[in-house]
Amino acid sequence: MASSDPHAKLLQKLSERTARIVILGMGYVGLPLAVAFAEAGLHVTGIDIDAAKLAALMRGESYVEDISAERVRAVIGRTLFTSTDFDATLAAADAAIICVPTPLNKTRDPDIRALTAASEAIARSLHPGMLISLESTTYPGTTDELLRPMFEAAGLRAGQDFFLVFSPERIDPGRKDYVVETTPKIVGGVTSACRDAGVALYRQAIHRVVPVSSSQAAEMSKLLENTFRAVNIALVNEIALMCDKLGIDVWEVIDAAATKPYGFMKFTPGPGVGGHCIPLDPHYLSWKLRTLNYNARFVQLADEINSSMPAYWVAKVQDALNGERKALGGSRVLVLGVAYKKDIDDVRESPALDIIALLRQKGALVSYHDPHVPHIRHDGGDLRCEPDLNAALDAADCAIIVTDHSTYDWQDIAGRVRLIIDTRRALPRA
Ligand code: SAJ
Repeated sequence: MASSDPHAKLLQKLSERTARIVILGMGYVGLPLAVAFAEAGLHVTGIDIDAAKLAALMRGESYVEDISAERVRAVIGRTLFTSTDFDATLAAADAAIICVPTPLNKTRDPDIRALTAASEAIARSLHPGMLISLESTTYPGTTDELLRPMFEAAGLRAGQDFFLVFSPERIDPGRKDYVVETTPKIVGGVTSACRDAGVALYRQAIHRVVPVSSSQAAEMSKLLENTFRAVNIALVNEIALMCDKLGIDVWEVIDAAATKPYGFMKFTPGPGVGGHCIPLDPHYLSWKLRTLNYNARFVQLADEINSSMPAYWVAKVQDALNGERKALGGSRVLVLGVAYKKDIDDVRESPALDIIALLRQKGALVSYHDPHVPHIRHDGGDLRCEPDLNAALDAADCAIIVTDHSTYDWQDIAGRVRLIIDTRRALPRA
């Protein structure tokens, strides 16, 4: 006998796998999640403002490195569907999962326009028994203070008529050892009934679901994860600056410390911090705390140190050229690797872009090579990847290793260019 109680009805649909799931935002977070639910046999509809993404999926193609075209073809049209009609799709949804970007704006404050637009679309079609899960990284309080009032404005009540949770995404593009199904999933609800509904949803596709007491706790846990990284990367970058002053090899020091079998976690210095998570997420935390008249000092200091690394390394290039009585202005400098970390093609927030801009500001003739990145756009305009690495090395007055892609032959590179600045300890030890 089907229950009239919205909570019981939703739980029943989830346990019978008849629930209809909608993923808002089919990017590097939404697509793997959609495929995981579809492979678990649930009916999933992916919606996105970029119709080209949806068309590619319908053709059986994948635009996300971690999801093969074969996996898309195995579910598309069977349990995975797409739609550009947000309202009709959401009106028929039992669960809506928001996976849209939450970047920073020019003043490095939260830019939640995409999140707000997705939430407004859901609010237009909100109906009894619907579960909404926010996965986009955001400041503590977003789910309960921003989304909940939007959804309750029409008179429905969270925890009784509809259900609202925060469940942070933990997708790490390119990682093979942990994928969406095998990475533990935190779920925090605005009420306990919401939490239970969220746990029932994610248990359909994810091996381990970890309930927490509130949506704020879930939001904060994600920010702790990534602030932890930003702060520890900044610490090791400052240790590198100290060792430079002291004339000590920081890499030897780190390798020695890393022999400690407990109580130490290895991070490595580098050209700065890039990517769509680590340089940005902590600013959602510090922004929220500023509204409460609290200064998140570690976040600010980590950003200061990490953001100062490009200038530090450009000064090293200048010093190396000085040693050859060459001015940086007019010298040919080759940047090796522009992606924000090794073996990927993503240049978002990459420190390489800052290094290139600083070198150009000082009059250097800058070129780059990156096997994963054919061209880059930045404030100085467009740059294309050097087509011939050896020719580019032979022509350079100085090279700087910014991203230590595994495909580079560092021994060969070291033999081809006299001056080389290594920000990643890519070169074999002399
Ligand atoms: N970096 C360093 N030194 C380090 C580690 C990283 O300079 O010791 C630099 C990287 O070169 C890069 C930036 O920091 O420019 C960020 O590196 P990351 O290893 O944190 O990689 P991300 O940005 O891809 O972070 C993602 C995050 N995953 C999610 O948010 C779901 C992060 O939480 C993961 O821990 C990280 O991947 C990972 O471990 O690969």
